[in-house]
Amino acid sequence: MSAEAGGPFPEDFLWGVAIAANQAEGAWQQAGKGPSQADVMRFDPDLDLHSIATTESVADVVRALADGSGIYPKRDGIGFYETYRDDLELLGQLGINAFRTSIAWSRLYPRGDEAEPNADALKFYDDLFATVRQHGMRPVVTLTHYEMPLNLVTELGGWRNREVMDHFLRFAGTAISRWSPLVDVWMVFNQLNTGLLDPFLALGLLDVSDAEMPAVKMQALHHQFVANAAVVAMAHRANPSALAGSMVLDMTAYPATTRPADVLAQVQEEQVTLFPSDVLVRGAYPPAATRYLRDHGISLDIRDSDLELIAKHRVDYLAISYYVTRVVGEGPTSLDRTGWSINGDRPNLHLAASPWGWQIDPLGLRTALNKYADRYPGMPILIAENGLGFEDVLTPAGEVHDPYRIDYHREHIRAVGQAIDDGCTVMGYLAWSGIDVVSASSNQRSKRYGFIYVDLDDFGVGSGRRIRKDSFDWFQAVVTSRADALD
Ligand code: BGP
Repeated sequence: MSAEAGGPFPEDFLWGVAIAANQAEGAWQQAGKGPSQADVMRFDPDLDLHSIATTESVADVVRALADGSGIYPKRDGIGFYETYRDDLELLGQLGINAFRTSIAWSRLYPRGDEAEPNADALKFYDDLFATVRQHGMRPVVTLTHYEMPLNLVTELGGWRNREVMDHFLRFAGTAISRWSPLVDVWMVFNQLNTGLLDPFLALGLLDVSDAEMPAVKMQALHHQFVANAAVVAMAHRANPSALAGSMVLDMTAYPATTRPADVLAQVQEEQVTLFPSDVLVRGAYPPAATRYLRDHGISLDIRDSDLELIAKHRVDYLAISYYVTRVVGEGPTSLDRTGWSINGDRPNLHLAASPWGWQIDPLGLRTALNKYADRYPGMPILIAENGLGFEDVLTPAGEVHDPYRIDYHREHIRAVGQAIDDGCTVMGYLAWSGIDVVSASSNQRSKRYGFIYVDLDDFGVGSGRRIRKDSFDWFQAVVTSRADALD
């Protein structure tokens, strides 16, 4: 990539992979674990690949919990709860120096409101994080990744209820005091801004009418901002040199046309989708958010002490996930509508797409990184997820050839290098997902992202065997050469 070793990539750059507890661990009822949102997400064999599954009512949840015949893949994941030692050994062979996973909140606090954590869960994560270290990787730990105790959703109404914040802080306090000796990169929330799009998964909201939704989403997000600040403070108290941040889904949008109204719509959409990271990084609500509340007559329970906390405890880094770019035109922003449209209002005719319709845009990553550098000068950006979901094929010879994945990562890593040359501060690149896991949005196992194939199909049938794909050797060469071996 460059004549100098490592090219633009700094020596302490985090090269790694990322997974989440709810998509990998399984063992949903083992050793005292309680159910989370993930455990009621059903796989639909007639799935429309371009749609994103969600849950809307408490009745849906009750039905799912009682459903003995449906397939709920996240309940079993890839069996990582049992296989993590072998899986981490294999992942360690990639030569990576970072491994991101999350702690299943409902494993530590099965109902969410207990005074004391589940001792078996403490032991499990003690060993998990120690094993990550043993294989030369630094654990990057997400505190919550779409897996809150379901009881807090059905009984307390999710994050709209301030009490949920207190339960979360008890959970976070336990995690930080116990694992600070092993973990020094904390990520409080996964994709904090997806509360705008998927209120159930990200905020634990159910049975909210369309009319109420904007105000309820804003209140729930406010509680997450306060919780984020409180956890940043906790992490620093436990270890002043720990890095504490949160993550957002990058939602870089292009205007649908050069019509001034579409250009303004694109600016307004980005004000909305970036307002959560504005709060995390700048420590205050941006004008676009306060104007929105005023114009819509929304008054939230925001206390002076909340605003002080948010101002005082800002993130040390901002994590992003990057998969696609979007196209938006005149119309309501993501605050005024609920539901995912991953690529925005319409396809971008200049880009190819995966079979799931996710448009592939490496140059957009360079654009996004430059945007953050301008908006949040000096703030380190961690690419906490980037990868390609594809239905890989296991050949009769037991091999998996995935040149499309190699191309995807190569072009995105190249874009990261260019952004660093542009002057952006990038802290690391974590590929989603290192090893195949269950898809967050479609609950499929056949939407695979790993460098390691897991021999299980959408129905959970298969040997469970782990097989290195062609991309494994390629990524290993990239990481160990600090991207000199990109081509
Ligand atoms: C992000 C999530 C991950 C992950 C990834 C890919 O939104 O943080 O959990 O799965 O996207 O999405 P999917 O699995 O839906 O293809």
